[in-house]
Parts: sequence; structure tokens; C-alpha cells
Amino acid sequence: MKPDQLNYCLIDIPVYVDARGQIVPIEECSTIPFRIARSYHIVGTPVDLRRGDHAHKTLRQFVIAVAGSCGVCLDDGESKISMTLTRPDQGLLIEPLVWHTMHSFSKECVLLVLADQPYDESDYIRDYNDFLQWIRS
Ligand code: T46
Repeated sequence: MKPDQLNYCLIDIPVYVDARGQIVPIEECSTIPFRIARSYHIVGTPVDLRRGDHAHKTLRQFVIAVAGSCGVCLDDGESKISMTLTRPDQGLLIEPLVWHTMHSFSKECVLLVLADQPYDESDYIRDYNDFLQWIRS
């Protein structure tokens, strides 16, 4: 794990390799620090379009580019960081109240997301000024 001041973490996932290829298992409360309530994956995002552009009030998510790559920008209202997800054996843990934007999806990108809660629109902060108010309150 590589913690940072900004509330995220890059987590290496174990890889089991043999002549048949690789197995990359993710176990809840072990590889990742939460129980998995939901999984979704994103495919077919054009390279010039973005996803995310919001923060969550309480949701924790673990994001893995299981194929291809995409850029990620994280912003906690004070610090910002950009990275590129390129590895099927490393995921990005995004904690609550981190504004996150995914961009520059490669054509073959499959972005797998594991989340600790079911989908709930009321958990989203979709306006950046509202986000700044949230983190200051
Ligand atoms: C994130 C990025 C990578 C559902 O019904 N269930 C779900 O679990 C999700 C994630 C979405 N939806 C519906 C709600 C909207 O009508 O799918 C539509 C698009 O969702 P959203 O605008 O949240 O999509 P993204 O790609 O902007 O964001 C999602 C996650 O919400 C977000 O946290 O990190 O994928």
C-alpha cells in the first residue's frame, strides 16, 4: 500500500502466474479494506470523454484497469494528484470526499470498480462548489 496525504491508496493485488496465464484475486476485507456490496465495470468510453467528475459522501471504491488504461485525477479540495491506471494487478482505493475524474480511456480499457455500498444517487456530490462546502463543513 502507498498511502498519501490525499485520501487514496494504490494497492498491489497478488498475481498467480503459471503456463496458463495469470490469476489476480481480490478478497474483501483482505486485499481491499471493505466488504464488497457492488461491482460495475466501464467499457467503451471514447478517449476524449470523461467519467466521474464528482465525489461521494460516504462511498469507498476500488478501481482497477483490468484491461487497457485510463487517467485519474483526484482532488480533496486542497491537494490534487494525477495518475494513469495501467495494471490489472494494482487498484486505486478512493475514499469518500475525494473529487475523482477518469479520462483518456484507451480503446480497450475495461475499468472494474468494487464499491462498499449499493448505488445511491443521494451519496453523490456532483457540483464542485458543493463539494468544497462539504469538505469545509
Ligand atoms: C466513478 C466512475 C468510475 C447505476 O444505476 N448504478 C451504478 O452502480 C452506477 C455506477 C451508475 N448507475 C447509473 C446512474 C446513472 O444514470 O448509471 C448512470 C451513469 O452513472 P454515473 O454518472 O455515476 O457514471 P460515472 O461514470 O460518471 O461515474 C461512475 C461512478 O459513479 C463513480 O463513482 O468513480 O464511475
